[in-house]
Amino acid sequence: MAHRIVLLGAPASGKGTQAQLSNEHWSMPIISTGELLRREHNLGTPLGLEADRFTSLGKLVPDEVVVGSVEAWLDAQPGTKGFILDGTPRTLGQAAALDELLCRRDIPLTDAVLLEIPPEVIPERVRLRVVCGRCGRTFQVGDRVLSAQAACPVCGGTLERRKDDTAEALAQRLEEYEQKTTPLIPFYDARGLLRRIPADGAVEAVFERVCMALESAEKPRGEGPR
Ligand code: B4P
Repeated sequence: MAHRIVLLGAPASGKGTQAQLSNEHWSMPIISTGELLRREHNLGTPLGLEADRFTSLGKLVPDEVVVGSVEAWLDAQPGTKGFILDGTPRTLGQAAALDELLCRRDIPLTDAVLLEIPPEVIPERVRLRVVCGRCGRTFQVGDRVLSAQAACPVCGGTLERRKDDTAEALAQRLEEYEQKTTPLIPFYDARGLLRRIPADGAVEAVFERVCMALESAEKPRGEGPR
């Protein structure tokens, strides 16, 4: 059975990082709304410029913009059975719209993976985060890259700090997360889809926990994730 996963978690909990590892491990396509919006902004499209009015302040982009982007992505990948949604949904409105969209296409969600990190590690992760302007991959200064001025270790592109990685925007993003996104935890728990993952510790150790959680959720049906 194909997995259709949403990744939930506070800002900088590692959603993009774990989505990337899942993609490399299972060749599962990723729909990352954060990355998609940053790419649109770099291209200067109306969608990117509109989204930047919200993201640069640490605010959530309106539900219809985000759900429309997911629908456009699905339209461009006909026949897609398995995928990871990195960072969507972030509100109950998005969750309901997503449910409706996926059920209409007969590809309902199978897992909601919640990455849980202690709040005190978040500012440091944000301070050290850099993103490649060319391939969109995220790194931590001091891990695979030695400084923010280094080249991207994957494609050689230029690394950049994210515009929303400021103390002010982070405070706003944390508030948005508490108010608008945490209600999704009981929402998916009630549907039997929630998998809680302790997300501190090494990136690879966290990924092992993700794999184990997906495999044990799958066990009664006798197959591994793909
Ligand atoms: P996102 O791009 O989703 O970013 P994020 O939540 O801040 O970070 P993520 O959890 O992906 O952490 P990462 O892997 O980078 O969203 C950006 C903005 O876009 C939002 O604030 C919002 O404005 C807008 N947006 C996106 N989706 C939306 C939606 N559905 N609705 C409305 N608005 C939306 O990891 C963080 C850092 O920690 C990195 O440097 C990484 O290398 C490092 N790291 C990861 N795992 C680690 C580990 N185990 N140990 C140490 N470091 C680790």
